[in-house]
Amino acid sequence: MLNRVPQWWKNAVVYQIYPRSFADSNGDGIGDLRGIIGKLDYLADLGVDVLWLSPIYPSPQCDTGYDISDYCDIDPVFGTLADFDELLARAHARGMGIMIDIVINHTSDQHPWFQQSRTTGSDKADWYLWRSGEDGPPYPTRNIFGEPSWAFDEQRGQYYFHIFAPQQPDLNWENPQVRQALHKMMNWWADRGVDGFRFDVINLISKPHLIHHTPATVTTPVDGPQVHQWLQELHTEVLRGRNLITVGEMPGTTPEEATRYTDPQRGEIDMVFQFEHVDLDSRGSKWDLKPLYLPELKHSLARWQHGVGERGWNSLYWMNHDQPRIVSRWGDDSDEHRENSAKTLATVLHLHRGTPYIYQGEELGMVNAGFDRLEQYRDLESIEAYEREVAAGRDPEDMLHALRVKSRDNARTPMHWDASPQAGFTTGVPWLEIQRTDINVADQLDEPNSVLAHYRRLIALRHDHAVVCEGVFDLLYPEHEQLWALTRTLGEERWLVLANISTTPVAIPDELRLAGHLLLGTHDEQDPAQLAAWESRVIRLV
Ligand code: TEU
Ligand code: CA
Repeated sequence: MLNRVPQWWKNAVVYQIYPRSFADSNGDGIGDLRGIIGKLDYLADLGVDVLWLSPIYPSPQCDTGYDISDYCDIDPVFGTLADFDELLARAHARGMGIMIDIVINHTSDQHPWFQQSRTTGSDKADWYLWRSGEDGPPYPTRNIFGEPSWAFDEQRGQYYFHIFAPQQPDLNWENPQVRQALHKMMNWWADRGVDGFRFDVINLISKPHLIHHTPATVTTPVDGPQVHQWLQELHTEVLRGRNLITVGEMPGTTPEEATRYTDPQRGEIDMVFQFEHVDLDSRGSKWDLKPLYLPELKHSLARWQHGVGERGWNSLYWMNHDQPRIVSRWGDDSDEHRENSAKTLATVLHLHRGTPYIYQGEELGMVNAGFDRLEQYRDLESIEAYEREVAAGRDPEDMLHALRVKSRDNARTPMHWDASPQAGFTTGVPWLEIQRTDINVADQLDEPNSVLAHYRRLIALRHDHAVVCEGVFDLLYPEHEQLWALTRTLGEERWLVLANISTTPVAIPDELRLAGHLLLGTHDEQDPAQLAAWESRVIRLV
């Protein structure tokens, strides 16, 4: 492990790698660990501190690795434990840590624990959430992917609960043996030298109404009654004294709960991934689209800045492997505005208070997949949603449009290393189609005006100036529909961030025309009176 000061992660930038789609070393069309090893210099040069890898464990890959069948090995498609150790050592040698993805709300249905649990009377019988239901499933609820959340197992003759796909049965966290087995597994990885954990849907582990068969009041058991207790236990058993970086993915959580999860005094985790801002452009169902209203987005992020505030700590993200590409989503991916909108959205996010996460290809301004046929998609959620919505009467073209906007595959297409047809990702046939290879690393690497160069400068800004990490955050002009303006203040130092989140020029309010030094901008020339389309500026006030 790297030698680090306490709370080093507050000043870190995390880069998310989706291993299937990052770099393929052996031509089978699927990214792998040796592929990542080959790109470490690129990542070190970008300046990121931590690499988060989406799951690389043995898995039937129903949910591309979020269905784990063995927690203590590497899926052969990605490589071996020896490859992993090499990756870890080589990342450490370049000053970067590795954060692994811990999926412990559920396992794969192919995990030996579940296979044993299917036999009543086995010592794992109580490791999952089983119910008999003479007249059908115990609660006829829908899971996060929109399917029924109970599945019938013929062998055991009972139903089991799954918040995600039927191939992802939920573990019974009330059983202390389950928790101990999970702690043991995480200690095994920590002893191996990993630098952090990203906990998948960790606020969904406590669901007493399901375990005890009392009437359900909520479909999705968000922030259940025992979750803090179990995270404190996990902290004591695994994390204490190791000085790792931890982040918990937490759909539906609130700033109040997030403060509890991340208050260092309580000994739980370092930060959470909240979902409030990424839910602003849909109504109820993610497939029911609505336009983003900028003041709502600004207000949402500011609410988390103040809500989690000084006690806890925020993570900052625009996207990940579940969200569409940010430049296509809230930027403008037309030729005219793609680069500036990518840079400006990055600037605004990274100048909030918290630890920023960059998702592979975001630093290039990569755009959505652009698929127009169902056959091009691989994500189970997208395929199921299409079938369900169309069966319920939705116009197929309208649903294809919704997938084009929101499908998780938008972010999962392979990374573009160069302009060749397979983008330098593979010499074989990529597992997911590649388009728009004109947006690629090779072209941006030495280009000072590239999106990539902008990200590099933004990361350096954080590392060089304490105000980016620690400064007090204030949002200005919250109701403005084009301008995103904020300040960061640390002692005497005061920074002003101005951004035009639109394609029409916007006047800079008189009181914000302040003297200062431009630290980072999108345009060569700055008009003191207005911001050009998608222009942003980071100014140190004098
Ligand atoms: O995601 C949890 C989650 O609730 C969402 O991100 C979800 O995938 C999305 O809202 C569906 O529209 C995590 C992982 O990030 C995701 O890839 C997995 O599929 C899921 O858990 C199950 O492990
Ligand atoms: Ca491969």
